[in-house]
Amino acid sequence: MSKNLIQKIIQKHIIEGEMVAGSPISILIDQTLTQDATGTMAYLQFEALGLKRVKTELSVSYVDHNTLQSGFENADDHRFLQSVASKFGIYFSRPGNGVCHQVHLERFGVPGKTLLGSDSHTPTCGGLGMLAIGAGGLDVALAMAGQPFHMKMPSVVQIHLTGKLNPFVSAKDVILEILRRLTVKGGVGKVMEYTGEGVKTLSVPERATIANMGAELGATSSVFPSDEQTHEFLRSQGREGSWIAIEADFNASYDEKLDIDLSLLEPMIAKPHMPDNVCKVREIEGMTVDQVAIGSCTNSSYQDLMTVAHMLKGRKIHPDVTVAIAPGSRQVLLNLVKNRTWELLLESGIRVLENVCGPCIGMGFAPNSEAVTLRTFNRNFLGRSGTKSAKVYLCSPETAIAAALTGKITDPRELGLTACPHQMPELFFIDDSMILKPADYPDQIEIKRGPNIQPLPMQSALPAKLTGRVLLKVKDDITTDHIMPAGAKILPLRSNIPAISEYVFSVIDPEFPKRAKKAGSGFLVGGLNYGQGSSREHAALAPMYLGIRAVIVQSFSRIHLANLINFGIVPLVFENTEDYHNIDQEDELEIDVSHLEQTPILIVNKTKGVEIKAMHSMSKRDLQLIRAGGSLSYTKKILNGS
Ligand code: MIC
Ligand code: SF4
Repeated sequence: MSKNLIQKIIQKHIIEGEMVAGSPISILIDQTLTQDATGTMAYLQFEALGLKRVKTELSVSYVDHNTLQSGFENADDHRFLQSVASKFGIYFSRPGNGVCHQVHLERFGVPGKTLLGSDSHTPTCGGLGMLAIGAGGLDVALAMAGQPFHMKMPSVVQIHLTGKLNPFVSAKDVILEILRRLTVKGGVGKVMEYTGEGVKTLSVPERATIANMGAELGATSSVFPSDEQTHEFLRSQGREGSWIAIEADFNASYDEKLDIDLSLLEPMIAKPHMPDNVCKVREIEGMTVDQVAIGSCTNSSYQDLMTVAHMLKGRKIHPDVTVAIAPGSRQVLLNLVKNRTWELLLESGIRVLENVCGPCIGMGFAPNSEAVTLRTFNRNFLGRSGTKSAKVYLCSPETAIAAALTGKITDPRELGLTACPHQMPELFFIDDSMILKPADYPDQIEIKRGPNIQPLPMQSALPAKLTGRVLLKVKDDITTDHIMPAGAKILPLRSNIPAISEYVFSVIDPEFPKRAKKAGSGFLVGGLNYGQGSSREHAALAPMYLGIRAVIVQSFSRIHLANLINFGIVPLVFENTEDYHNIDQEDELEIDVSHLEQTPILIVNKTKGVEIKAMHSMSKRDLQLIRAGGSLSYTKKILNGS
């Protein structure tokens, strides 16, 4: 029977279950990646499992999020991560080597393999024909321990591309158009598989931009075939040996289909404060712009920056706009330095940022109050930039630079510039000296812990009945940036749960942690797509630390749902979505969780005197985890044979 590409990759890796959309499966993971902001937890969890070495084909630990080092915390984390990597058999990409997804694409990704990463944008490597999935740190720790990854078999959406992009319309516009059509909830439970003649016209970095931002659709992953373009890219990275051709069979079937004619697209832009709030650039042309930022794992490749340089060559940045560039990797930067493009950029008046995540996660370059800032990033959630009153727009490098030159939102096609003629180099200048190999004698490596690395809090086993008050009620599309914000002040506390829990929900209700601590335990209530965005398990771990035992919502995003289960928080969904209105903040609830196998679950709202029915989507295994107080306690028992 003919198969689509996702089925082909999953079939090679499946360990349990059937490839029927929606049913639980487990797959073997070939490669893992972590970044520092989620990695410290992941490695504390890996350590707790008591193994000596990772069991994957390849595991890489990146440092790219927390590099401001305004205190000892980040540097403590870096030393911890470096020592852990060396001891447990993990490659270590040093701070300064680049953003995890960009570097993984360049140096490690292999078509047809599976990759699990503790970052929601791990699907970037789908641009290379990998099945790359974002997950919480604990799931990645388990994968490093050789355990399979458990998920629901996704349904597969065929995104059929025809035609070719016109000059100044680029990959970002493709994914923004898809977000416009499908919204930030449109990909939940699905994988996006790109097919059609149009795919051949896109380079690997362009494909990676599209796959990267599939995360904003809520999709489990996004995958492109591995073809001649992939071959070229791997050859240019000196990794031709990693190439295999892999694509869907002719006549493969899909659960859904979306057609996009690339030649009909035009520059698009996502308005504040959601990546799906998309319109055509020309619809909002003329708005004054204060700041432009180029970078992030979405748009910081060599190709992106060559385009930027071509547009800026011989021109100066508008005096009222501040423009910063953070290249995606040291390789990108080195190649621009060697071909003398970097000096063109400097001459135009850009500000130079380190080749890390930086402003994308609010680590510096926060906009001025009320600013309009155009960013080539993937997320524009409220407050994420570090300035709550700022208005963040997401767009392509072409649109961002058009604004940098004119001071206004401008359709880049109207500048009268010639299209960028550059090609990708036949062979990149490659220097892997900032990727450290694991130690040959791991026993001699001592793990270095500073005071920022605090022990992992554990959840107790689930009692038969949960009682308490609703400590917060929120609306639709609540992101993990609302639940557990990042940014320069909070991100350095990722290895210290007691300290970071003081900031839970601080964008929405700064009093929440105090209220939760006083109550001792309680519940959260939310609308649709609760927990979308990042993979940060801190958005489950810190609420758990504050005593949250159940979250009741209209629907969950995939990674956050898994994280809640992993940390023993019961995830419930209203059977009747209207019941959302039958619970208010402060209401006293009682939930019988003694028979979770049997749904619906009864929630008694003692304050209002009503009974509400709730469902859940937990598999048998999930129920075992939740009863045990979470995945770590459960897996430890299994690994120790008890
Ligand atoms: C993000 O883009 O939100 C992050 C920061 O990369 C997160 C990971 C984290 O919170 O550490 C993600 O996307 O998973
Ligand atoms: Fe880093 Fe931003 Fe990419 Fe997250 S989305 S990995 S913060 S560059």
